[in-house]
Amino acid sequence: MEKITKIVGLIFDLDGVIVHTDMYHYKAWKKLADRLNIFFDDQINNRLRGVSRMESLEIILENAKTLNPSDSEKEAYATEKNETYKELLKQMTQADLSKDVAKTLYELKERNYRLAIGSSSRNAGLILDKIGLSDFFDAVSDGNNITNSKPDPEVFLKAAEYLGLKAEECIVIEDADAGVEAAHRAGMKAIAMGDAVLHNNGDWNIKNFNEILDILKQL
Ligand code: B16
Ligand code: MG
Repeated sequence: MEKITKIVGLIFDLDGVIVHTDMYHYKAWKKLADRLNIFFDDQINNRLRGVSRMESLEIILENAKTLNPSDSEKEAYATEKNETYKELLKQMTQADLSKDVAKTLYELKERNYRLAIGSSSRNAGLILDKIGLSDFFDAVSDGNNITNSKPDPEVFLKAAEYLGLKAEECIVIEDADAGVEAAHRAGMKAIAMGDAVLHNNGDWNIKNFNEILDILKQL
């Protein structure tokens, strides 16, 4: 019989799960791609979900075979994209945190779950600050404390470690297929939402954030 471990911790992806900064990533990459005359669309953008900034750039450059940028030019492109992205983030306010997400997060805290962020983003701190959640989570594991981005499990293993929990005591909530794979490689179950639902690799699929509460009740 399968040993059932009690779920104590929840690890949330940030972009595309807690808040829709994914649309700002898209706009910022699109601006760079247009300037460089590189084809970029929604489908390519979906491959960037959960992937680090430099790896995202490499995916975009797959459509620019004749460009051949040097490493320092690539650094400059990534910086240019990040500057546009941060400019777009300036518009964000606490109103960007949906009522559904806010209510569910507070309910989970009330139910004594340990809550963490597991994001590939190096801008996670800035975003959490913008939406008024900088002191909310028990732990934040993000692009600043990892060497390998999703689908590598590092970001989630670090989040569990920061929470003081074993991997199997945690569930991950993700919008990226790469993030679902990272959760599984970390030995965690994954709730898929948004784009990740289409890949059908999650242990559960949800449409609305508050469905997390029902899933946890059934465990
Ligand atoms: P940054 P997540 C990821 O965040 C995004 O999904 C991905 O599109 C982005 O390239 C990555 O963060 C790095 O972001 O450029 O801000 O460091 O979904 O793992 O929360
Ligand atoms: Mg995401």
